[in-house]
Amino acid sequence: MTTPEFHPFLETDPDIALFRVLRDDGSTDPATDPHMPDATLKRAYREMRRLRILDARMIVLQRQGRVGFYGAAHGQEAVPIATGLLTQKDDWVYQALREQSVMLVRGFPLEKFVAQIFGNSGDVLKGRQMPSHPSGREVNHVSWSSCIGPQLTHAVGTAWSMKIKKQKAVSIGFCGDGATSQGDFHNAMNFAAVFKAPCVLVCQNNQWSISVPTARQTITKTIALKARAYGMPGIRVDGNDILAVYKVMGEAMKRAREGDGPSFIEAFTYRMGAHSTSDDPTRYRSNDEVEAWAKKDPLDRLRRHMVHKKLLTDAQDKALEEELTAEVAAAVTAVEALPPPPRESLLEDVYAEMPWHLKEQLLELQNAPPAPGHGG
Ligand SMILES: Cc1ncc(C[n+]2csc(CCOP(=O)(O)OP(=O)(O)O)c2C)c(N)n1
Repeated sequence: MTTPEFHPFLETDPDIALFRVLRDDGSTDPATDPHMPDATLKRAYREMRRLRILDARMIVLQRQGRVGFYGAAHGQEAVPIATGLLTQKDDWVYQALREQSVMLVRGFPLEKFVAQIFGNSGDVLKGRQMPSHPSGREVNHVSWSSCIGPQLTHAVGTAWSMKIKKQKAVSIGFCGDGATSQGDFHNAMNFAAVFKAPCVLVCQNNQWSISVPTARQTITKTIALKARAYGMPGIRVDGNDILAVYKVMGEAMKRAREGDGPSFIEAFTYRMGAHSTSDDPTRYRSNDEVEAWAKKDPLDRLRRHMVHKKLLTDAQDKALEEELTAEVAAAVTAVEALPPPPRESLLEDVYAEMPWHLKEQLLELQNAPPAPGHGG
């Protein structure tokens, strides 16, 4: 199914054209190149490489029954990694399913991140959230609720409070193309524009909402085009081109930080894997489509650029892969050895003072035999 082409706008409009920097041979378009410093490029490559390894390992763990669920970012690593590199300490991030790695780039420890996926005693959320729904207070990163869309309204609310408090910070909210059919998307876009909230709302258009293609979500030619109706800049960027994402996100964040209001970004990309570990995409999309997108892999494209700039050799790349694989393996080993959260923690964090009926239940819990297979 293809989207009808009835729009009257020019293909050079930022909300219809695709903003790109990286060329296929690894060189850049001089007109759009953000000239990222070499150190930032190396960091970006390292983070993307680690995320790819981490995702693959987590999927294996889920298949082995060692964790319950995982939502991978395979093919969509450029957006979260560029975002993490651009955020400042006081900024807030509201993820959807595929942006959890932003918090790692912002310094959240890998072990604590993995513990959230295991939901054990190393998890700052005490095992109460679904895996792949992490939060990190120390890096202003807020979990999503699993409902697709509400995190955008949360991001806008936070931005509005920043404005009231006259803070020079930015709130960033993410969603997928499917979430643009939710009321929350429209509420967030309208409120952000009317109240000039310092936020960046980002849609990772990976072209599939589980088994529903984007053409079934919207009849507008692009998703970025919708920003125009709400009265804010919309830009459509090649989501597999980390240099392009870095430039576009950087400009949108600067706009918000300087009091010029919100922006909307559509990152056009592709979900290479299954929707989640509960999905089999071979039932609804063709291998040809997946293979065509594999040729546009964001990590390969950045690697070609690094080689082109003589910032990476094959030997260095191999050594990096080994180092990062060992880092992920060590985190998994350390975290898997941890016990489940203490049973008492079930009754914590609701009342400042525990009421009598919970005290009774707590006593019962403490005297109950251990659950099979667990120490407590
Ligand atoms: C309000 C709501 N409706 C339906 C679902 C079921 N659901 C879970 S993920 C998903 C698809 C999300 O697609 P998209 O927003 O494109 O993000 P993607 O998973 O592709 O990154 C749906 C429909 C949900 N979680 N919440």
